Amino acid sequence: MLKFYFNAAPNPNKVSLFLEETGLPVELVPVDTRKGDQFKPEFLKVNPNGKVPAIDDDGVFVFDSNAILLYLGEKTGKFLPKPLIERIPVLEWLMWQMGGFGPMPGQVHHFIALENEQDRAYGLKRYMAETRRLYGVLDRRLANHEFVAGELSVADFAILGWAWRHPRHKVELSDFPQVKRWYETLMARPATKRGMEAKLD
Ligand SMILES: N[C@@H](CCC(=O)N[C@@H](CS)C(=O)NCC(=O)O)C(=O)O
Repeated sequence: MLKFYFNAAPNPNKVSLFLEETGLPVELVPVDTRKGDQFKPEFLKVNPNGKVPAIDDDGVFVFDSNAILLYLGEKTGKFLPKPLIERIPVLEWLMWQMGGFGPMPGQVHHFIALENEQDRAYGLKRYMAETRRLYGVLDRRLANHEFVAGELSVADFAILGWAWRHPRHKVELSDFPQVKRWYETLMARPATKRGMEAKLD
């Protein structure tokens, strides 16, 4: 059975969304990153990068959340269109998320917790501005697309994993009405809600 190595954090949550939405049978393997379980030799065999999520699909090891989404989408034929012309926007928005809409709010999460006011102020100014710029890009895209790539796809799951943390990176969704509409549509789906709430236990 598919083993899913995870903790309760944005990148594993993207995969939880896919698993809940498809109902794929899965064995959950919590990895307590606070205790350093991600650095244990047995886990590094699954993910040499020492981070979650990762999967072991009967001996096929895949790490990095968006690679896992592509693997599972391809394997199941769900949330990943086959025709290249339809797949390209999914790939674009997956790359957009991986390169920006994750690393940038992640930096806000880091700097907001710093005690040194000077370090904190510089980091927040830089990364909050970039995070808000990315929300603006997403808002403009969603103004004429129901979901980022047209139909609901793994790209929405990847982006939602981080948008769910908007209170932590201090973004008001009401400032981005199309993102708010998209977010509320997704969170009204029972499977999506369950996927976002996956806990370590
Ligand atoms: N690019 C990777 C990033 C994975 C990542 O940063 N995972 C975090 C949880 S969201 C983690 O494992 N943190 C523990 C650590 O860095 O030691 C992915 O998308 O899977």
